[in-house]
Amino acid sequence: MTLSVGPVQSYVPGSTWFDLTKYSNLGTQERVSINLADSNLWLIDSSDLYLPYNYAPRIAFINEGAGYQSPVSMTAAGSTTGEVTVFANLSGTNSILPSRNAPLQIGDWVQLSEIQAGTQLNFAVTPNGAVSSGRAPLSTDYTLNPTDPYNPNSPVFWTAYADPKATRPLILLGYEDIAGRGSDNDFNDGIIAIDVGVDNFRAIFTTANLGQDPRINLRDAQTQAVPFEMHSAAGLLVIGAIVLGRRWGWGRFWKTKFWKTKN
Ligand SMILES: [Ca+2]
Ligand SMILES: [Ca+2]
Repeated sequence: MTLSVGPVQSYVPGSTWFDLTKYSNLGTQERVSINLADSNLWLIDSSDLYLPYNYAPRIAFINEGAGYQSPVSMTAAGSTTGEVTVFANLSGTNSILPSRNAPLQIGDWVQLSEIQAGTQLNFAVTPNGAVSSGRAPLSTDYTLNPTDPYNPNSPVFWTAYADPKATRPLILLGYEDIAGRGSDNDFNDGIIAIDVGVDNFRAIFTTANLGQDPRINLRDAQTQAVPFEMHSAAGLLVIGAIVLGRRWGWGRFWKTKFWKTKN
């Protein structure tokens, strides 16, 4: 099956699949200043975007604080293979560092075709590639990236956050777009959000969690256990049933239409 990206769609507050307002601090602050505990966000390994379940992901433009105008691409390897341009130019007219001729508005998003279970995803940004060629892409597969004394986290140029408390749990990715001299290592030159589905999210979060200290060096960050239970949709239904059962008494609960229709 061919990997493909649908047309850019606009953000509609209250009905689009994510809450744009929740992530404005990721664009305005440097990576090391973000209060992850306050935001209920967890740092995760950006190179660990492996999908064990079929899903058609959605990807949103959250913000950018870049003078560069850079394309963002995605590669799939495994059961689904291919490379697509997700956003041809991740620049906005209303972002942190806007430009009048930019193609995007914050919250714009795209639908990907279905990706088969057992596929590794990687994202890459080509710095200023929408304006001029010549700079090498910087990938979430950091084995492909340069190491440079001006980039203390290099070869890691992407940071990732998990939002397990969102109505629909999300992964957010931010990149630093200057390799070498001139870099400010703020990792907010482009911010995107990815919906990989609840099951894939849970698998990624539980294997790639790096905790909530944003100051750690991403190059040698260690994964750690998620210190709370991840509930599936079915798990939440069971909890709901227990709560209702206790409140109403079990006899009444078993007779409810709620229970019959949900099972
Ligand atoms: Ca810009
Ligand atoms: Ca930067």
